[in-house]
Amino acid sequence: MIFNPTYECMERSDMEALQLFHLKETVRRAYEKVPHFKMAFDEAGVKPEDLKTLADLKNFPFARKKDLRENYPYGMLAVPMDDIVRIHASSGTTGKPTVVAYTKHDLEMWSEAMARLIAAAGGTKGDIAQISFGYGLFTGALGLHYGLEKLGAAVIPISAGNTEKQIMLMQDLWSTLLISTPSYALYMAEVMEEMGVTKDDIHLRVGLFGGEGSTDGMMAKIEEKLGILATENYGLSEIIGPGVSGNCYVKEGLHINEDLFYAEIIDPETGEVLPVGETGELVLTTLQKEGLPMIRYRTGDLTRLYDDPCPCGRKTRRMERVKGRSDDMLIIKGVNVFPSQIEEVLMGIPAIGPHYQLVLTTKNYTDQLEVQVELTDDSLLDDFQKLENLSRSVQHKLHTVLGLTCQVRLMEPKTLARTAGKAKRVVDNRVK
Ligand code: DLL
Repeated sequence: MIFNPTYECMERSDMEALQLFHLKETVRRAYEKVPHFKMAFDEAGVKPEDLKTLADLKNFPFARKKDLRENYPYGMLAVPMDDIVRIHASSGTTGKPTVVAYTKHDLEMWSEAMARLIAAAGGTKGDIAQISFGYGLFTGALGLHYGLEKLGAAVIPISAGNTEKQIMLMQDLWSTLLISTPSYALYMAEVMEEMGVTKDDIHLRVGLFGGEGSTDGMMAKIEEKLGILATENYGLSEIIGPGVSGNCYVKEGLHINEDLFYAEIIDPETGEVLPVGETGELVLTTLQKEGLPMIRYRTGDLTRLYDDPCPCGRKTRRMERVKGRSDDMLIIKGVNVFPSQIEEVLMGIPAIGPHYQLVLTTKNYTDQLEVQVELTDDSLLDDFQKLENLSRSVQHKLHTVLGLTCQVRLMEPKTLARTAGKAKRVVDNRVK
């Protein structure tokens, strides 16, 4: 079902005209209401009137996470505090969180954005949705929650954690949609196995996963273990939360809510805008947000945009699954490595995974990468030769893809830490 065909099936020329209309308004409001944007535009020598076409946006300065930090907590708001009805925050690895705020209109728009993506993935009014994202300052749970209610689905706001209870209620309450991070979905599948619950004992149809990266291999594992269609959706707090883009049931890329968010791809080194089709860093501009308008926000996420027609009938531009963040690219012995490349290799080897961790250290002034991955079957531990052969084969496959020799540590099943939220895959203990 296409939730809002007017916007999701709009012809490109009409969409661009609509985007330009909203963009002009957003740029003008940001300049007039947010001191940071006024200062940044003045410094770059641009005025809102200079934006005459969508392409003119390239002359406007980027916004970054540090701008929100420097204006903590409410300095970037474009409305009086009186008009704010919700506040969220995303926790950074260091310092204060990034605070974001929404007006009533923003919350309605957010629900609309989410309802479209949920419907695109195959969610319907008749579904019972188990939200296993942590409720709280994280935008994931409430973002999906309101979108599901707008669609008319029944919501179980169970939150993350207490996994055995999740499985029990999943069966008893007849959950048909599962909402979580991909890594938590895998963990739930593992606990299900321990409890002797099979995919035939549950009623899940579709998973809507997001909040962290994944790979085809990881999604295929989730589909197999839970017996569902595993879809992915993408977003970030600074722009809205979840709701920027998501898979339709065809699962070839993520449809962008283009009337709400304007996407550009830039070369992360030079900042230059790249043509549609090329891979680079995603830069997003909000088109209809009141509380916290954002102009050219550098997401750090690497992807590609494309316009090919989708069999689902939507005409919106799509983005490829995020292949990594420009800041999570590891440079190991001079070789550029994305954790997602390693994940893709590991997921293709049946005897191991899907839980893994990448540990970086320094030895003799040189970077060392140890790939720790669990065996699926612990009986292998008793056969040294088999273990050794498997380890060599994993090492060889990684070398073929990465061009890098790494250590492989095969671990007993269930030894690596599990998380109910976003997984931490990289432990970087290198001497700086
Ligand atoms: O993670 C919003 C969200 C929640 C999206 C739930 C989808 C589902 P933040 O906590 O601000 O917001 O983190 C945003 O997470 O810049 C990406 O690096 C990463 N991310 C989110 N979704 C995906 C995804 C939410 N589907 C940051 N694939 C983003 C890859 C993702 N990375």
